Amino acid sequence: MRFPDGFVWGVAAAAYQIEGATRADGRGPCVWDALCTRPGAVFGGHSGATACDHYHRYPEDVVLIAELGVKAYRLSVSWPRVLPSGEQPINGAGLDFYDRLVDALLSRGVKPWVTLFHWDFPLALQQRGGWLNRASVGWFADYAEVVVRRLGDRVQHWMTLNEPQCFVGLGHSSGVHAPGLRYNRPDVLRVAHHALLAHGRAVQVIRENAKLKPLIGWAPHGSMPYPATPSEADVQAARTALAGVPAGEQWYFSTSWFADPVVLGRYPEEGLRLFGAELPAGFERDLAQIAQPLDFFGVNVYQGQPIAAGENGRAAAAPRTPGYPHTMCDWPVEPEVLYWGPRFLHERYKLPLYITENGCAAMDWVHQDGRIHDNARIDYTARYLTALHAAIGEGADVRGYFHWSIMDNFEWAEGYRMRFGLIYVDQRTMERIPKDSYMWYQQVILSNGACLPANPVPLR
Ligand code: IFM
Repeated sequence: MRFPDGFVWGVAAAAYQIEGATRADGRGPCVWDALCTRPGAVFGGHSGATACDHYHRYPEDVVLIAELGVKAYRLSVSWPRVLPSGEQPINGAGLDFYDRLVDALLSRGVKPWVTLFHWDFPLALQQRGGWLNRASVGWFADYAEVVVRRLGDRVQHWMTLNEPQCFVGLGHSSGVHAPGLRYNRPDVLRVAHHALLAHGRAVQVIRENAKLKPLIGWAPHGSMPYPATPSEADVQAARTALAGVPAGEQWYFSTSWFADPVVLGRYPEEGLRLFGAELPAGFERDLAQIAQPLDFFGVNVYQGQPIAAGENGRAAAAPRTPGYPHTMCDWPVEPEVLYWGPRFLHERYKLPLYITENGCAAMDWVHQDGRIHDNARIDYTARYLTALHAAIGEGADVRGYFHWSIMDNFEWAEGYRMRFGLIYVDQRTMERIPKDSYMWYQQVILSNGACLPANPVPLR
């Protein structure tokens, strides 16, 4: 097995999860800094205050990223580091950090793929209503302009929002993520609508201000439906499930509710039937602004939902086998999502795809020989990559894969207890220790996938 020539092997992380230094050099507070002080909000009272101290240790980290052999590193810029109050004036020291980081990566042959927003919303703007305030569209566009004007001569790949489903839904509906709110549905829909509008406006700003011809995408969450059996009826049901919007409380994990406006310029019909009446008045007038042409569709894929054809062929969630394999986060191990997900996304949105995140939290610790034998992560990733390769073989236009994550980091409400890294980070000493999976991924990259199993033993 070999991946197509030019396939982009990458690795990813995000500012709040690794940088730390939340009070250094004039950085302003963000909603996650605030949530971390709320008792019980984050496991063990952990916070991103120090995280992996990447802000100070980035030269060492860049060496580890480069030695992994990746062609691309997906990073995010911290909005409150660049604009401490969320708006001008610019914090020069904060912006300089990204200058240095980008230069360090490029000098080692690694292309920076920059996400503008990976959840660290400036607290000062939250106090003015956050994403619920339509002014958020302009705030985000102005911030994007500052970043693109500085980095757009060296950065070519841009992503606007990371997983809007999560910061909208988990942040404003269930309240388990920052800013920790529990709005009613019309308000959550308004938050989502403003985030989509901000995405569209930012795409325009990137195109207007980047010196290098930009390639622009986004990185939504991709909970992928897949057929419970290979029957044509189940395949068709899973395909229609991608276009659907769950009626329950967790409607916001829908792919189509977010991606249809962005790519197709309309909200999906099923969602409109369910709660179109709760959308902000005049939402139709914003759709053209939301649907800016994109160069690629990034998607973060970990898990999904088996779907069977129910009554009249309608999509129905199918149960998983009792005792199904799962990761430390309790997420099912279901490589099918990287086979069917890209195929369905390609059919519906017709854009080049990049898997902007995939990986797993595992029970990692330093073994007595001083190494981290994370066989579960290796097995997980081998299975997912094999499925992805098969999807490409079926015509899905997938051009790259970014493993989440380069190093163990602050896993939001789970704190540091969930380790997603290819590199182990000792939270006492900040020592970085490459895990077995780091060396294994090096080989995958070096062989362009040739070392992967052609037919992995079925999961049980
Ligand atoms: O750590 C997160 C990341 O910030 C967004 N996508 C999922 C990852 C694992 O939960």
